[in-house]
Amino acid sequence: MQYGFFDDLNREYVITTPTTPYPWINYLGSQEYFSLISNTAGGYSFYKDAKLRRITRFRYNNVPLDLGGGRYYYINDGGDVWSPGWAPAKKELENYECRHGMGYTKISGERGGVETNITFFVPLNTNAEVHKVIVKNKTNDNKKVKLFSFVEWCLWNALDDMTNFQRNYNTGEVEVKGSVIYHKTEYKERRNHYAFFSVNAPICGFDSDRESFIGTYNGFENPQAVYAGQSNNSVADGWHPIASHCVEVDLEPGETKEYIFLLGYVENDLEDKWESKNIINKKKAEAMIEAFKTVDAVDKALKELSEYWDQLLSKYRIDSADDKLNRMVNIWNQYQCMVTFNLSRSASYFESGIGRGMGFRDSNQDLLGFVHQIPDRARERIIDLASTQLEDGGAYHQYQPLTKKGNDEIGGNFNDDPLWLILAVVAYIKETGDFSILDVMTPFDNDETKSTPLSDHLKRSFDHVIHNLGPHGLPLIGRADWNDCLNLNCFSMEPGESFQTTTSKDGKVAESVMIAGMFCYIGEEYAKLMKKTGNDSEADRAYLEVDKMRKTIMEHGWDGSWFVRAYDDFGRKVGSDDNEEGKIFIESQGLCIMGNCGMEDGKAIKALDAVEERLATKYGLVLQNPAFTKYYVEYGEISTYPAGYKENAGIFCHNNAWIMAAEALVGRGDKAFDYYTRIAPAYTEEYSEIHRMEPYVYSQMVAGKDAKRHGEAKNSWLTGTASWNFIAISQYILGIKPEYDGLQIDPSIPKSWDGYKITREFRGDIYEITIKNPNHVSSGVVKLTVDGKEVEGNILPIFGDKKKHVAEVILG
Ligand code: BGC
Ligand code: IFM
Repeated sequence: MQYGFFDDLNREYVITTPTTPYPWINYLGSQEYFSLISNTAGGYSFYKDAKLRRITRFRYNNVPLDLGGGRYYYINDGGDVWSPGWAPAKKELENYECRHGMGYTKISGERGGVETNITFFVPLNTNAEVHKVIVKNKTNDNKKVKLFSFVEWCLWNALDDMTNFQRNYNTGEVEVKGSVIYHKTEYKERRNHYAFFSVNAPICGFDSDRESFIGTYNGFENPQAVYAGQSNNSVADGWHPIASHCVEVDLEPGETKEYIFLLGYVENDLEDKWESKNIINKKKAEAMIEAFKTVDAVDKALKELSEYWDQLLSKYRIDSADDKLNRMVNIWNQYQCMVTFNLSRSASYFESGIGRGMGFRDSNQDLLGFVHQIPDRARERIIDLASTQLEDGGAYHQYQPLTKKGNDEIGGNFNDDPLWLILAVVAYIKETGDFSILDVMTPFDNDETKSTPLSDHLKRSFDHVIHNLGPHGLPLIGRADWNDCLNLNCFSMEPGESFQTTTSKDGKVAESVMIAGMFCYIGEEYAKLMKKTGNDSEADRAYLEVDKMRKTIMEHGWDGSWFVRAYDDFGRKVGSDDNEEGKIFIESQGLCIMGNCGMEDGKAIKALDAVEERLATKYGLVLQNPAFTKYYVEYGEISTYPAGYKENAGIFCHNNAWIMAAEALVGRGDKAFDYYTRIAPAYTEEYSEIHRMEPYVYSQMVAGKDAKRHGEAKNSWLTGTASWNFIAISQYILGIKPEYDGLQIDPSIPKSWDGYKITREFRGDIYEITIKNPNHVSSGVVKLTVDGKEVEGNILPIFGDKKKHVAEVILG
């Protein structure tokens, strides 16, 4: 069952009912100001950091769902109160539609002959969101309606805002000037920022105190001021500051009126910081309001946003016979990659914004699917990440986006972390050819006095693995590798202690075959990079270490029919046929094969056959099997989840992409693409009532075959799934891979395909690539021509002339 449809021409998902199976959200903003907005206008906004600079308040775990706060609008039409986005008033609408697009959302609702259409977006280079509100009288009579706006301020620190009431109820301060409501509460520091909410029209009243507007015993659905048709002109003094305008809208039959509301954030310059209490420098806010005071200016900004996305999405485009594939590759997957790049795992409808900032492993992986869009931002992120690395090559697991400092509470010791940095840097250099990044002086632990060139950080990442090997010569797992919940050193935990605060007994035994596979895959990339930069001795050393690790994997990490997952702290196999439960895990199969293990002797194929037999379901591949049905103290958190959820045999979509890549590498394009379609959102759209999450973006997890709710997704939007699935489809399956010296063409596709076209912008040149498959094979380039001339091998050269180059590829 569907709750909407894709409008590919406009790059929108059109939702046709407000009561989707779960709130279906979108993100506004892609630089410093961000907003989450649901299909009924719920959600919140923040500046850079969802924890430390929260602009509007949101109750995550609210009943009912998604009525925890938002940008709410109300119409009072002669006593009939309703909301154009359905919520919060929840009055039945004669027409409703929500269009989520690239960085904007349009919600329209109609009732009693009044149509309201609101476009929400964050203009480029602006720390504010625009709400363009159009009200139309569709009747033959004059209409006099009142339009009320509403946002509720958060007192900046979102964690404190939800916990520290004894303090917070005394701190709220606002100021109202004309049609602008300023929020100027301080937060335990000299004021250096404030927010505002304005409208470009005279108002007939305002409220800035929540109780005055809503009433002590009412809710968002029936604010007393709206029902009274009259604001109270309340000025908040402590308690709960809000911003609400009332605008009188008089409409003749058929008439339309347009209003621009602006919700903005201002960071004062140092010299602007308050001199005396209660004074804010309004100049910057006034300038923003001035810039967006006309509909023309707003429409122009919206057009610029659309052109920005035209340009971002033009870097990789497919033209194929499969509409679902086209819309995933050309629009939604790349869009999600940008959002995930921006926010890591920090703020979604499943991540409260107060828990996690930017993850080290997460951000390095998110970058892979984003780097072709804006390489400069990827470069900046790489340096931020590398600056949180520690001198021994380990890394802080997370950092706060506002401060960019490593998070001490969580610390490090997740032993996969360092390797992902190498992969991110390699991807950046292959995309751009910019080797100079390796020379950037980069601090350890943000301490400038401890800076070394980035290349040295990569060396330390590589060495971190070989300096931390266990009894079998496999990498020590530390607190956990990619699988956060496989806590093999956790048996020394005290009751009530969480794994995050636990260190192992000695941490010297539990080993990860997954990190070993990663080391072969990423370590080899490191060796190639060293070779490329002329550091032959370092390259030779790295190749030797990688070869050694491959041998170790085949000796201690091969279980007979698949790769072992790990060794626990007692030196026993995890993910082996010897185990009663958790016999086979997905991660080591994917990464060992990507690391070129078992390719020559058929073991890779054998492992992939085992994956198909034991892990595949129609909704995707489960993480391991059989699911744990009891608690294993020696495995930790993974066995605490009910069977079929999350890391305990859920379909963890992130790692499905590694199997797609592995299938592509062994030449089984049919299987690779089959797995791709099992989780790609556009293909799940038709069973949205089971899946429940947005059909335009990936979710982290879908309940596995052992779960009661098999097929139901959770944790949509912020997941490494976005980036890895883009890599799987664009590079491994469709086969267009950036390399140091050109664009490699190496498809691994379903045999039935006749061909497809890819347009790829690479190092400034534009390649129009037609891939033909006359003999219906999966892989193997037999002929490659560029601009009519045949090229040896399968690499398209770099022309460097910023022109279009036409390539033809024949598979056979
Ligand atoms: C979740 C993981 C998450 C980890 C660390 C676990 O409870 O299941 O997905 O990565 O916590 O926050
Ligand atoms: O690898 C992790 C990631 O860092 C956060 N989400 C869950 C993944 C698997 O445990």
